Amino acid sequence: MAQVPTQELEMIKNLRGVDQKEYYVPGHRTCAGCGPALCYKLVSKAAGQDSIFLGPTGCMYVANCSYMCTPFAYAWTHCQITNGGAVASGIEAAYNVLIRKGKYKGKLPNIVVMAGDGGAIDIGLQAASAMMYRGHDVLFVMYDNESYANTGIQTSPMTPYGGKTTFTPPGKNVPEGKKLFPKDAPQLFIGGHPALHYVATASIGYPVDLINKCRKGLNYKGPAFVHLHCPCPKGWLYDCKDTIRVAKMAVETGFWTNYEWENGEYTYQHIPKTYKPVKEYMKGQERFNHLQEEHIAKMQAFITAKVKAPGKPIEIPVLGPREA
Ligand SMILES: Cc1ncc(C[n+]2csc(CCOP(=O)(O)OP(=O)(O)O)c2C)c(N)n1
Ligand code: SF4
Repeated sequence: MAQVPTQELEMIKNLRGVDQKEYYVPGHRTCAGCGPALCYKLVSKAAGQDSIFLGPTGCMYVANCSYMCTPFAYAWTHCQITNGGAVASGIEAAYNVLIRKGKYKGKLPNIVVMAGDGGAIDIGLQAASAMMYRGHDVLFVMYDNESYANTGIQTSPMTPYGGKTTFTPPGKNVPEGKKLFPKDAPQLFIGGHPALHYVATASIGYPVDLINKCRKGLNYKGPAFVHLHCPCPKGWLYDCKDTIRVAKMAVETGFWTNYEWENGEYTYQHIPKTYKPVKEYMKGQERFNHLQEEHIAKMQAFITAKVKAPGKPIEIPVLGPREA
């Protein structure tokens, strides 16, 4: 198939290079200190005006939109929580046809799916996978607040081990709350999609890195996946002024690692000289307050193993879901 003209986005060196124009404008109804809202603002600045964003159902649709009113200053459409990848595929395919037939004179818009962890790696997984398998020129962003937040902070496959949610309340029989360790979302996509050449993880605590990774993903012709760590004060139960502190502490303890996977090669960013104990990250969040020393030790063992080779599969002490 003939290549259609696409946009080339420039990398930025520092915060002074960030686009001053707002594409995600104030006046929406997300919680104070909402990490995913900040993530939307940054990804919008990365993609710019000539973009089409897809919003699968979740906080970033429901809390942002009311009748005839959204904060998105570019083309934006809601899609179902299940089908972000499918709707984005259709839009990209349609633009390809229009451009090839000369009916649309511009370049291919930057097409971005902004899905929560539920809409990306759980309930929306098959459509995301199909989009990547077919090789559509779309950036799939997973803003990860580690829960199905919009429906009351229910557990998702990204909820960490030991996380308290409305579906994983700690109690006598299950004192740790969530028993399982999370899915490895980048691995899942890297593992089975030959058309996928760019995957990255980023954090709202490191905005320049986040913007550049989204731009790089958009510059790649074909699908790209960016996994964003987005603390959620309502679900993780910390003070809303601490969102960036929590995001940075995740990196400083090894709970989260920023990396890129490009054509099979890994590169790592913001690796501290020595990692702080993961307890430091957990203690500021009430969702972990119920954990006993043995649970924290288990979490630390998981993180210690993970930081040896971030982004690569590791053997983790996972209990089977039916294990007593
Ligand atoms: C097929 C289907 N199942 C369930 C729902 C209910 N639902 C709406 S939003 C939501 C949570 C979405 O979670 P996530 O994708 O992680 O985004 P977040 O709310 O955390 O931003 C759920 C379960 C739905 N809208 N459609
Ligand atoms: S529940 Fe979390 S993700 Fe949803 S609007 Fe509030 S802070 Fe943001």
